[in-house]
Amino acid sequence: MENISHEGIIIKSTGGLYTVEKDDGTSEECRAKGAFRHSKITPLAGDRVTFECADGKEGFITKIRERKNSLIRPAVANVDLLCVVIASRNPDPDLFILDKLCAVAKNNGIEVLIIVNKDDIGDSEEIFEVYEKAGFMVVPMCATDPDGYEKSIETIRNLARNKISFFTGASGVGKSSVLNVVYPELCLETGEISKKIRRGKHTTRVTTLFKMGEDTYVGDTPGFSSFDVVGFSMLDSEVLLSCFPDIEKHALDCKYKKCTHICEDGCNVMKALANGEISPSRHESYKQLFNELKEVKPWDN
Ligand SMILES: Nc1nc2c(ncn2[C@@H]2O[C@H](COP(=O)(O)OP(=O)(O)O)[C@@H](O)[C@H]2O)c(=O)[nH]1
Ligand SMILES: [Mg+2]
Ligand SMILES: [Zn+2]
Repeated sequence: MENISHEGIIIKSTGGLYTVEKDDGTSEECRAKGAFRHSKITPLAGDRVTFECADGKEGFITKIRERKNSLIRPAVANVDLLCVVIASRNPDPDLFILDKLCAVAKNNGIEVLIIVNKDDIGDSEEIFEVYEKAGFMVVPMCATDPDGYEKSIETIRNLARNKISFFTGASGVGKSSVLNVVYPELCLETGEISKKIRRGKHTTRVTTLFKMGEDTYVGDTPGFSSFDVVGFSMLDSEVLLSCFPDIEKHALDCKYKKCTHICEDGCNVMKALANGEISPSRHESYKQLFNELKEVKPWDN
């Protein structure tokens, strides 16, 4: 029988098996064609692909459409929006990891929304001050008691509409809980139950996108340890400054030609830091990343 060619988007990837959803909403299980295994490209959740499929048989992906971007962890492509969830407490926010995620998103042309969850048990004032000053969108949330957070829920829904969005953040911050509040039809596992499931499945890395309307897809990620974030995506030292727009803004007016903007006397960034226009934690993250990237030799990539 003749194979018929279809187009669709990969909504699930599990160790070599892909679920591809067609425009009509139905989906097919596919494998990647042998040719991909020899090239460096592996299909990812979020990829728009062409696949061939005979009736009732497993299909195979023949073509991956050009990507807008791709991330290493989570392993996804064509991400429009990254919803970075942090908890006001338990676990305590790690601003360096948050800044790194924001920088990687910026580097990949991905919009960022910071969701500060667990508003009921901690103080998130400082986070709002730092990140609103730096030009980010930040919303508060209490996923276990969302009464009074309707505005935040609306903001997330509106921002995610007609996009591919991923919720990311450290384990236990409440990613799945927030997703359940924003999209009650999802019913994702949270807390201890999700931990147990994860332990059982640790050998296969599953990435799933949920369709939440016409062109709206959202993905939950299992969370990461700080080690995992290192592999999130490579940042290039040449573009680091452009990944911190709040710092770059002041660097553009720096009078020194060859300035690192991390310690020089008379540097315009150092001035902005001293007079409070740049938050110390943002500058500290910039400095730390600058030093990390400086040590990456070209042949490490
Ligand atoms: N106090 C409080 N606990 C929360 C909140 N949101 C989630 N939790 C709890 O935090 C734990 C981890 O939530 P989960 O959604 O599984 O986190 P994930 O690992 O980021 O997906 C669960 O026990 C939730 O009930 C919140 O806003 N306030
Ligand atoms: Mg979860
Ligand atoms: Zn400078």
